[in-house]
Amino acid sequence: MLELYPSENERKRNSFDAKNLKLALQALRKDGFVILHEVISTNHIESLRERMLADVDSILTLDDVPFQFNDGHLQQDPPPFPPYLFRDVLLNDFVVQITRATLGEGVKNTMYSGNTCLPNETQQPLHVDHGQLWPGLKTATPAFSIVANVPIVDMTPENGSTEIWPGTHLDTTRSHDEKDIKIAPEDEARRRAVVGPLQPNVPAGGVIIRDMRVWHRGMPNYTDTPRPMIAMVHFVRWWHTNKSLLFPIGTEAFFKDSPLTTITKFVEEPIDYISRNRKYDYQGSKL
Ligand SMILES: O=C(O)CCC(=O)C(=O)O
Ligand SMILES: [Fe+2]
Repeated sequence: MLELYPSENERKRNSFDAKNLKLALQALRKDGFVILHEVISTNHIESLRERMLADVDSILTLDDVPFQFNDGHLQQDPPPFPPYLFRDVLLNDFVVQITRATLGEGVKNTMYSGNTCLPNETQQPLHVDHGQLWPGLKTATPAFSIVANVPIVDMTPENGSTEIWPGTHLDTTRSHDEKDIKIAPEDEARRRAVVGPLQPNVPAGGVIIRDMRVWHRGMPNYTDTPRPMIAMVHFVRWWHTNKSLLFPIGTEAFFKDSPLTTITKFVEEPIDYISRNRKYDYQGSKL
């Protein structure tokens, strides 16, 4: 598992030097993920934390709570308006340096949502967020979509750090057009015998950059505080998207100065970021 801490010089330039960039790209290719530490201001995370933890309560009072697979795992959007729009979250230069080098010019962000692991003792079924574009090849294609996960609290195995299965993005059996993204128990057992999973420790201020094909799942949270985690999905330029991310009119300039294109639509009306998400593959609370 590769974990990078930007040096003072890298921090000044807001980018990794050639050596660290190479390490990050290698890890992303080989393991399917890389962890960056101390790349987001903790003040920004604290401000998001206060709002997002308050929003959890509102989401839980909805008639249709957007549970993902089972109770305890929520889809939760971060507030998509000032004062909660932060460059080091939405356009993080270290993250964009890595996803741009992997996905190429024109890399675009198509998602600004997240996963909240509530205090709960269930785990999600093991799944991919995206299967292979060309399944069944001898060798998997390069990455075409990468998620940047930003934990909003210190994330540990105790409070539900995502379980990650290193190297599984190179398994070519899963197809992008399969309805069911879950991994069969026999495939899980077979892989476990080769390389087992891990749950990283990622203090607030860090980011997990993960190939969307990597097998993973939400885990139990044994603490009494929810664990929100923002998710942004970067795609290659040629990926078709028909949904734009809504932000308020007046925030256009924020998105301009970055090699990352954010697929945006700027709107006048209030953005309903609390109740627009839906349940996904809901299987009830007892798996
Ligand atoms: O919350 C997590 O740690 C992961 C959630 C997840 O993978 C999902 O809902 O697709
Ligand atoms: Fe997932």
